[in-house]
Amino acid sequence: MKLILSLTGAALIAALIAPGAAMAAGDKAKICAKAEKRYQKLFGKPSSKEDVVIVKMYKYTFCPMEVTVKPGTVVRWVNVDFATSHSTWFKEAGKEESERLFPEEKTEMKFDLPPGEYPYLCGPHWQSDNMIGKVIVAP
Ligand SMILES: [Cu+2]
Repeated sequence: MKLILSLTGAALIAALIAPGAAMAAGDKAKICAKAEKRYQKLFGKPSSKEDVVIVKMYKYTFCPMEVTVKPGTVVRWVNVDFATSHSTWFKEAGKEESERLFPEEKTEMKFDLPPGEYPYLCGPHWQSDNMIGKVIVAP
């Protein structure tokens, strides 16, 4: 009994000192690996084989979180989650939030924009789960 208690104590301390706000990069990488598997299962090919740039939405994460594209590139966001809806919202650029995308739904945006960084959010999850992403337009 004493052993069990001290183990619980150790786990508690580990939980307390673990960074709470930001998810570890390793966890994000695992989530994105699963998101890609899920994409392939749903759409029958790797997301890299599409003729547009794909960003998957999965487990409160944009995968990849950051993409660099040339001007005029089309980026397509695809929800590969099981039940959660997500959105894209280029709030800083003064754009309106996209429709809520349910699993297997998608939205696209053509980046006919000057070179620069375009951060965006998921409307329902940016505050609670830090679900954010960035498109960098580079010449
Ligand atoms: Cu979301």
